Amino acid sequence: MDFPNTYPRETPTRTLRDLGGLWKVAFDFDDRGEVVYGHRRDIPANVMFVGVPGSFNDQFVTKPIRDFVGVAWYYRHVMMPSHKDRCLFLRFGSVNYHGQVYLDGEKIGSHSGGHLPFTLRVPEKFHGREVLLTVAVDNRLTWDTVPPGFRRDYTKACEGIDQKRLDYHFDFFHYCGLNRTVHLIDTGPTFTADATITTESASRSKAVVAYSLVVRGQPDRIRVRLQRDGQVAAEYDNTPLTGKLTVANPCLWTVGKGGLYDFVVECYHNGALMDVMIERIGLRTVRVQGEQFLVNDQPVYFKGFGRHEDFAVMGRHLPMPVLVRDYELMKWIGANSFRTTHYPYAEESMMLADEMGFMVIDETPGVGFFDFGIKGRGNVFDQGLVTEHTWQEHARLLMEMIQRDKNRACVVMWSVANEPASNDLKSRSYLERLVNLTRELDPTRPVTCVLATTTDEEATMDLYDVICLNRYYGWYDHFGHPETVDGLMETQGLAAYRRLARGKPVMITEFGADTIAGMHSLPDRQFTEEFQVAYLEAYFRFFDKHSFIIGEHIWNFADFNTKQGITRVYGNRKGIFTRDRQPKAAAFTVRARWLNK
Ligand code: GCB
Repeated sequence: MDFPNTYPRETPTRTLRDLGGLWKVAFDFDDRGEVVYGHRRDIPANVMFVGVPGSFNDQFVTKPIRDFVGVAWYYRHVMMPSHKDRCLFLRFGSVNYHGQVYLDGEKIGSHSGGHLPFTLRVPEKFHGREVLLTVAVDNRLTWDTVPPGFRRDYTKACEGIDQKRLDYHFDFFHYCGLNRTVHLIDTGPTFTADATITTESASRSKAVVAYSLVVRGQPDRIRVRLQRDGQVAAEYDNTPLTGKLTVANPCLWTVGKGGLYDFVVECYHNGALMDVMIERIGLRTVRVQGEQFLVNDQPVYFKGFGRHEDFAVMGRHLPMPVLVRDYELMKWIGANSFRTTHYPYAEESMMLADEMGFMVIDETPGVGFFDFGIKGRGNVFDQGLVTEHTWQEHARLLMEMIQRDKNRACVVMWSVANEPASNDLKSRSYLERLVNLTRELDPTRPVTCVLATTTDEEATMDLYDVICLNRYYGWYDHFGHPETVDGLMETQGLAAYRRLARGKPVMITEFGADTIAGMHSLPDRQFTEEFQVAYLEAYFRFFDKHSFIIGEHIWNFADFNTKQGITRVYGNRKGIFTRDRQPKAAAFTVRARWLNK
């Protein structure tokens, strides 16, 4: 690793520049490619402004841009600093899906995967002058991307019009662009590139933290310390690259409260301080024991949501004020956790969860592997659409997610995928290899995969530490009849669990009902606020009867945009909050329950 991997922070030796703001964008409608758009030292004439960070789709007012499929070329000038003997890096929080980066028309690197960061070194010849930074954002999905997508050809039906549209089997709008922050990082040539920090044990009287460092350059002395509120809690001078710190009477990271330490690494050469790296960490342990999930050896019950990074105009970017409101609303309603449905969230989101004490189930972008579109004609594993290439991409993104989030106290479990066609025996080796890889990369956290199957054909349930189930009785099944929830959960919803994974903890990771804010009916009926309340209450009654159910995540925190379709009225309306983050009636029902649970 030749770049700083940890989230960029300013320290006495590192500076940061946020490259957000107004960029220019050109949409390559005719596939003219890099010769026309990439290899150039000037911005093409007559191109439009675009706000960064944010998705481009809803910033403009035409359908060809909202539904654009292909390469959007982003441009801006950057004045590169000129300090001698410094290293410069460009770090992109998320380019959805493929990103290629050019400086003055010369390609310096690329990355695939729309929800994870990448960092590129700026070659020295570009230091000390103004350069044109160009990013090609290619949003095409295939069966080799994760999530997968495909192009349907509608040309026959619509003669003379280009009707090759991108389609996909996931239920959120494919928002694209420079969705997250872009930073220019400036460090010395000697720096800590990475640190892996784990809590080995933690009690009220003592915590032991193990670390392993990757450094670049030639430090002749490394100093590591843990500090909180300016007070040093433990330190190790002249440490080797791996070591341990013991903290007496530690402040443990606690659900609902947080509690973090600064893990500081200093690199010296000939007595001079060359680099300071700071990572915020929490001291806590997690494990599954029997039917319980333990944090710091105490059983926890998960209360919270599946969410989306989705907001009007911004698309797949939550500006900081919205992020803060989301967390304040979660606190207000009594939630203590969420799942990063259905892709890793922005690092700012993870930082806030760490600080505020939310537990996070961190999920890969492995969604859309269940062919809902052509039901009855088999599924993606069955039809050979998912191949070894798909697996390799999935595994790479899983590794990048763990690499990015491994030090986060808030991450208490990894989810390798959402609702794959796990009823097909062919999915088993695909998922088993992902689970094994996860355990290999991080033996400290439980692993799950979120399942939608209810049949006896479920082929993977025994692989996971916690059984996460999505259930929609009373909505997609027996719609309009929440009174069926109890019986159907018993006879169908838990049948595979009872047969294959009895004794493990179960979490209901999705249950929900589309609700149009302001729509009312007595007696209740689907889509009204009264129905959402009745529906959720039916599930709550069921959960309270079973001690092996260790949590409930409502689908969804807020309404969000999806592709168009006859079951979506301007997106998915299962939010407990509206898209502009105001409560529906059910928010008060949930709050009354969660604040007392
Ligand atoms: C699910 C999916 C989620 C959908 C949800 C729904 O099972 O995991 O992505 O949005 O159902 O509302 O249909």
